[in-house]
Amino acid sequence: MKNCILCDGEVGEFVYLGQQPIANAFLKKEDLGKNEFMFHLGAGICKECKMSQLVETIPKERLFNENYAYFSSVSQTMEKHFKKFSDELISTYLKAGDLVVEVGSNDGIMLKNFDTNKFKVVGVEPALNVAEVSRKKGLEVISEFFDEKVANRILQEKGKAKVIYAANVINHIEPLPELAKGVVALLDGKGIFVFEDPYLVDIVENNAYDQIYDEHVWFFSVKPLSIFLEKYGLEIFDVKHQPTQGGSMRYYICKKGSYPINNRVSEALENESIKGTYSFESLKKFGKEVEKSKVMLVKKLTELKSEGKRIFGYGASAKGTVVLNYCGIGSDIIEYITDTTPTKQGLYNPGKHIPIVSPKILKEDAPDYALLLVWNYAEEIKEKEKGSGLKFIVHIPYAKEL
Ligand code: JHZ
Ligand code: ZN
Repeated sequence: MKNCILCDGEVGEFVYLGQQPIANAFLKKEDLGKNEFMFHLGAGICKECKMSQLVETIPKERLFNENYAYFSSVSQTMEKHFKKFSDELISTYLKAGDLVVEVGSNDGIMLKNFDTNKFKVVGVEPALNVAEVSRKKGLEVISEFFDEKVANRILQEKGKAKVIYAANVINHIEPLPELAKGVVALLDGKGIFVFEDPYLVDIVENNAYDQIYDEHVWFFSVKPLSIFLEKYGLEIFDVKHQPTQGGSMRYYICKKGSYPINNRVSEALENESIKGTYSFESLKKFGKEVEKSKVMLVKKLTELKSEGKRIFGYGASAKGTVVLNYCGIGSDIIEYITDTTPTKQGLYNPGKHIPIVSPKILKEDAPDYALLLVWNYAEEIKEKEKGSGLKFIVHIPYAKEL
């Protein structure tokens, strides 16, 4: 039995996805014969503070280093989404001369939207290779994990921040208290801390078990997050649901009392409670549906194979690693995985060792089915592949043809 990272309470595991490799640890050919690191991949809920979390976590330096595989600027959907997000922050919360800080700025997909002649703009990004890409765009980026020390360094050099934001990052930060202390130190009295991450309510509703992997330490919902933030004098004053990553929640946070609380917060709390978001029993049911989803995907793919159909994987996502390893799907079923990221091409997927190739292969080769391992971009990809004759299979909530 494991104890809560935050409060030491007892954590009850509600879904177990087996022994899994690091989701973004793509392998070089020469490393295929070597021993691959595996760990117990499961999610649980703390019976005390109700925070859902990974049951076994991996040291952050092992995940985010000079060789990080994920570059954020991979989809038009996210480019547009972040442009809208930055426009909102600029028009509602920022004026000329203000400091805006991004935690986990990756290759600068969002940071680049802030005019550096108008605002003071700083990114914090520990993964060196992706940070380097953003520096080439002329952005100022500190290559460290954001914590109180880094916050104080920014404070001394630039003053207080009006906006601290993060997208798909805070759920990656295991030492959440360090983050909170950093935010409190750096944030202006009237400043806001705003972040978004996949929302537990959506993960459960969509059966999106592939959001559970080494990098995602937390599966947030409004209530447990509020309980945590309160300890640091912070509160959620608004929430806005987002369609990205299969359903995300954006949390608007301030120092207690500095903004009026929007009704959306109590509405979200009520919805979470109705849906059983903090109930171990309901989450256990989700665990059972996940098992069902696995059986159905394996059945669907084996049927297609027995009919002589050829299948490949579309997008070498971290999520894809989870699905293929959990369902035991290897290169006997999925011939290769296409991915647009040049640095992933020529490598092999973690655990199942399926080759990753450029999508250019589809100009000469014509498999029958694509298993959509990036279902979060289904609309964008369907549009892009219109006229290609490709048939798509998506595995969640249960395997089906798109
Ligand atoms: P995508 C990563 O997850 C990891 P992943 C991280 N932990 C996280 O939370 C999310 O991002 C935000 C390729 N692709 O974005 C490019 C195509 O090949 O779903 C990428 O390698 N063709 C930080 O890895 C991958 O798919 C396309 O048309 O699950 C995208 O993976 C498109 C649009 C993408 O994230
Ligand atoms: Zn707890």
